Amino acid sequence: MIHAQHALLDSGWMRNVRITVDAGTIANIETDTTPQPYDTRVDTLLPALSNLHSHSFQRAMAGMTERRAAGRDSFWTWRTLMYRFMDRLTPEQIETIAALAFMEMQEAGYAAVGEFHYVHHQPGGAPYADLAELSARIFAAAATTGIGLTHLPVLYSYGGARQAPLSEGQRRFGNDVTRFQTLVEATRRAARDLPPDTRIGIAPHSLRATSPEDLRRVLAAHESGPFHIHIAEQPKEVADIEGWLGTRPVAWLLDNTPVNNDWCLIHATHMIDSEAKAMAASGAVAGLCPITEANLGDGPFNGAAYLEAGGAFGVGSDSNVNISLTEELRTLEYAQRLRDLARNVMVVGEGSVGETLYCGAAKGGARALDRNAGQIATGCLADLVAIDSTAPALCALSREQLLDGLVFAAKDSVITDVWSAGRHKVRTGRHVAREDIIAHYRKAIAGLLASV
Ligand code: NGQ
Ligand code: ZN
Repeated sequence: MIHAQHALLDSGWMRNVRITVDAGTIANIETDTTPQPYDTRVDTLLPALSNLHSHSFQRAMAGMTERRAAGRDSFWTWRTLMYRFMDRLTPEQIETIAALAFMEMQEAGYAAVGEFHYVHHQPGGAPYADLAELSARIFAAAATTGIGLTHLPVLYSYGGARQAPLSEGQRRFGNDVTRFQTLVEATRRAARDLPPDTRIGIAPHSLRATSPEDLRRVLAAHESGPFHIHIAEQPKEVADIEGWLGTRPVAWLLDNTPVNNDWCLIHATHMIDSEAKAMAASGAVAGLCPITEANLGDGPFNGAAYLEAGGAFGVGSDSNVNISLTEELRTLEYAQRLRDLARNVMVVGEGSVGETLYCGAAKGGARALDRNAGQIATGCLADLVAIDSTAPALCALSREQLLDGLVFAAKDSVITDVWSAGRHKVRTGRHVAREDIIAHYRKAIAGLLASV
């Protein structure tokens, strides 16, 4: 049982809330109760967010690409460096890095992660003896940390628009549709030992890494999602797709595939208003990754038009250059303010920006990862986060201001506890396996640096 002095339920803020968790699910909620001897007692309980987009291996190159080389750096020069870094990673290193990243996500307040997994093969491109070797490594990291996992094996077949051949740096990613299907089957078998909240979706990497015909084939083979795709992150990507397929990528996808609320469109960054409206109407979740999008120079999301149209959204830590839930949410709003020279942009009409962002991302993220979560309600997964509202950053605030305080004024250090489908892995701000996970990580990094 969890006893919270305050909890944000769907009906609003309640006091002295006692929550019974059974088999990972919220079985009962009582309000105005007194704590019992064996309760886990917390200050303020919120629904925990799902981190809807991660490439966990990129965590280990954080800080390595912030130095300007001759000429002008861009997303594309970063990508070349990322490919070079990725090409040396061993399965053991991939597992160890993922465990660190997942732990950091939990300590930041995320209960679950959507791992958009595209490194499948050995350096050089030959498959491992077990086609799903590297997916199994991600599963091991999820088991070590207890994070809720939605695994998204990625179909990556081409090096760029018009079915360009894979570049050397992309050889570890490549599968045609047939081998991809075999891989997905293998991941389903390998995931059997994971907890029942685990999900396997599929992710065509991007329109440029697949083709209309391949996309049609792979979707025909999967009745239900989650379906994730990188859609419109960079102006060059928009131009390439427009030149090839005749329309902008978001418009093309909506016109040519049955996009619905099983879909998550990652980096729906460059949308004109008509695309934002149509995407909102489709029910798809916009997978926004504000820290990474700022770091890579992608540009700001068309937030006002999308929210106005009722669009669903969630957030992801993507490159994991910095894993912080509070920073992720405030960066989303600050990009809008910097572009529009305005304040309080990400809210429709009047109201709290912090609440709009937090509660919106809780619901949208859960939907994108196919988790029955994103709110504290009976029957939902116990994806929960506790924060300390007596911390200096928050103690002056009313309940109505608290999520604004969390998003704009606090650091992740106000987070005290996190449960992923009832698995209580963060206690007093620390992951229970922290020391081991860090020790393994340090060793893996030493090995990686020695291999250069
Ligand atoms: C990725 N990352 O898949 O890791 C990509 C880079 C690509 C972001 N898009 C590779 N942020 O898009 O081709
Ligand atoms: Zn990505």
